[in-house]
Amino acid sequence: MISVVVPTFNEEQSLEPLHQELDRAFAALGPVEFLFVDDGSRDRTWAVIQALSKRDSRVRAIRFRRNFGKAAALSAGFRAVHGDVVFTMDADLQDDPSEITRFLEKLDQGFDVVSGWKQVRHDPWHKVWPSRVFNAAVSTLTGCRLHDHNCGFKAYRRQALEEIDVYGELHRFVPVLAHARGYRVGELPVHHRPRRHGHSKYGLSRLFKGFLDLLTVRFLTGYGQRPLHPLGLLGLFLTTLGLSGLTYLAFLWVRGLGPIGTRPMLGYSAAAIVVGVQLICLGILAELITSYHIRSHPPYSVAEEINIPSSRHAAPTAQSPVSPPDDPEARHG
Ligand SMILES: Nc1nc2c(ncn2[C@@H]2O[C@H](COP(=O)(O)OP(=O)(O)O)[C@@H](O)[C@H]2O)c(=O)[nH]1
Ligand SMILES: [Mg+2]
Repeated sequence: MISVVVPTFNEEQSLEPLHQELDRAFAALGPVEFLFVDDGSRDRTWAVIQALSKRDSRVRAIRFRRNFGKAAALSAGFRAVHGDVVFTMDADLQDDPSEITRFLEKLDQGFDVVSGWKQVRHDPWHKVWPSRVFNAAVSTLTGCRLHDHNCGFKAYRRQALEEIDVYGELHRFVPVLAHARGYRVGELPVHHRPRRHGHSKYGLSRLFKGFLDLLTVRFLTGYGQRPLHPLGLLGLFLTTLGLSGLTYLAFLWVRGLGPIGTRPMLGYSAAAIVVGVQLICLGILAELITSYHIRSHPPYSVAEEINIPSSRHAAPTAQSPVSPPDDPEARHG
C-alpha cells in the first residue's frame, strides 16, 4: 500500500487536474490512498475534495478549522496514513506524479527517505538564490547533504515517519531529522513545473524563518539530549574569565596599587560572571525539561531485533523478532 499526502491551502483549481494525474500515475501500481489535508482554505478547495471523494473511494481527506501551517497538515496526514511507503507532494501541480516510480526505485536501493531535487526550477530568481544559500547552510550544519531541502515531493518508509513529529515550520527538515536518527536519506532530481493556477504562499520571510528553524533543528539533533553541554561550557568559560579578572583586581587593591573602581575591567568581569552563571542555570533548566521529555520519547532508533519479546520501542520490521510461544503479550501484539 502506498499513501500520498497532499497538504493544500487555497488550491481549488489545481486539485482536479492533480487527481487526474495521480490516477494515471497509479494505474499500474497497486493499492494506493490519496490523503488531502485542507489547511483552512478560504476558497472552494474543500468542496472540490468532497466531490473527488464521491467519485474515487481512494480519496481521503482532513479539513482543519483554520490555517495551521504545512507542518501541522503533514503531521495530521502522517498520523492517518496506512501505506508502507508515504509520499508527500505539493498540491499546486509543480510536482509531477509520473515520477512516483522513480522514487520507488530509489527506495528499493536501500534508502528510507528520498527527497526530490528541483534541479531546474521555475521560480523567480529572488526565490532561487536565497534557497541555494539556505540549502548549503542546512547541508553543512546538519550533515544531511541535499541540494534541495525545500522540495515538497518526497517519499518515506513509514517507520521513519512514525518516529518523527513535525510542528511549526519544521516540515522542511523531516529528512534532516530522519538522518539524525540514522535513516538513509537519498535525493532524486525531479522535473519542476511552473505554477499554473493560484499563487505562491511563501515569500522572502520564509528564508529568515528557515534559518531560525535551522538553528532549532541543529540544536535539537546535536544537543537535544545534552543541552547543558554547549550552554554550560560557554557559561563556565565566561564565569572563569570574570573570576580571573576580579581576582587580579583584588590583588591590585590589596597591594594598594591604585583605585580599581574606575577600571573598565571591573564592569566586564562582573558582567561575564552574571551572564556565565545565567547560562549554566539555563542549561540546567534545559536538562530538566529534556529529562521529562526523554521518558516518553526514546532517544534512539531501533533498526532490527533478534529474540527481543514484547518490545515497545521498535516498529515491526521485515526481520521481526520470533517470540517465545508462551509469551501471550508478544503473540497478540
Ligand atoms: N497545509 C498547508 N499547505 C500549504 C500552506 N502554504 C502552502 N501550502 C502548500 O504547500 C505547497 C507549496 O506551496 P507554494 O505556495 O507553491 O510554495 P512554492 O512552491 O515554494 O512557491 C502547495 O501545495 C500549497 O498548497 C499552508 O499554510 N498549509
Ligand atoms: Mg509551489
